[in-house]
Amino acid sequence: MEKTISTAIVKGFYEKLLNNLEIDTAIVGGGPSGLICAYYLAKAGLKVSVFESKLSFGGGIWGGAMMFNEVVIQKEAFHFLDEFKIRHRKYDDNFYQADSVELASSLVYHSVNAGATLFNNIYVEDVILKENRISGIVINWAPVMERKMHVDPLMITSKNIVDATGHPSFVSATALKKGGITLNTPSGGIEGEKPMWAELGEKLTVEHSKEIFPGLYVSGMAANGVSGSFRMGPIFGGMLLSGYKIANLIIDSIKQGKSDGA
Ligand code: 48F
Repeated sequence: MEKTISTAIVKGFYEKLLNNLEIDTAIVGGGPSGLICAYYLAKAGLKVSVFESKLSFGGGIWGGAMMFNEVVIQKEAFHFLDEFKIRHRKYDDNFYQADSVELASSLVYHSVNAGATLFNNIYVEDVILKENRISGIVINWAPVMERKMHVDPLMITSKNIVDATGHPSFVSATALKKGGITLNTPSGGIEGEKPMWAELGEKLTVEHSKEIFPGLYVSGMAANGVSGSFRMGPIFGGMLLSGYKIANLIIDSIKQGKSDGA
């Protein structure tokens, strides 16, 4: 029996990995914006994987605010709560409340169920940059990176990459630093996140969610960091609208043949 269990796990994982070495979209970071983006891309029939360095997906959702495990969603994003079957309470005419654990677990469940592949414990350490286009990611086990072990990585080729790494905008920062590229931002670089201003932060999160270099999209707090917008704390509508917007931009670009492949 022991041999059967081990063989099933090894075969299952390697099949999953082999099937995802060449994909339509690689999403880096499994927070709210990355997960909802994965859900809509998978629903549209695209081959999408999410790479998350932590053991669990959900990013900043679980902790709510200061570990009060509640989130606030504004009415503009309320329809997602119904689509993801998340129970909620109306707070006033503009805001709804939900349980953060239910929001995180529902986004994880629905993205996998729609056909996205979720890889945890994998750290994206670099990008593939060829002929002025980001065309893949470079991955390693998160514990290898944490322990600074000298171990070479593997590569995933992808038509598009989404930087959904949250506050550090890690993928964009790495591409900028190592590739010497110019981003679609006012300075051509990373503008840097600004302090708290919830209303404007929510609005600009969505506006700044875009393709910032051929093949490289930014969502959620990574979009705010790259384009220099404000933080907003435990209101999550902007994150969900951001991931949804990026999914639609990628679907349109693939339909129009603008994503010329890995
Ligand atoms: O930070 P995070 O939840 O991203 P988000 O979608 O949402 C932000 C909100 O949670 C919250 C907020 C709401 O108002 O402000 O902060 O922008 O999730 C980002 C995920 O990316 C992972 C990280 O572990 C986290 O789960 N991540 C970051 N860098 C890497 C990574 C990397 N290099 N490789 C793999 N995963």
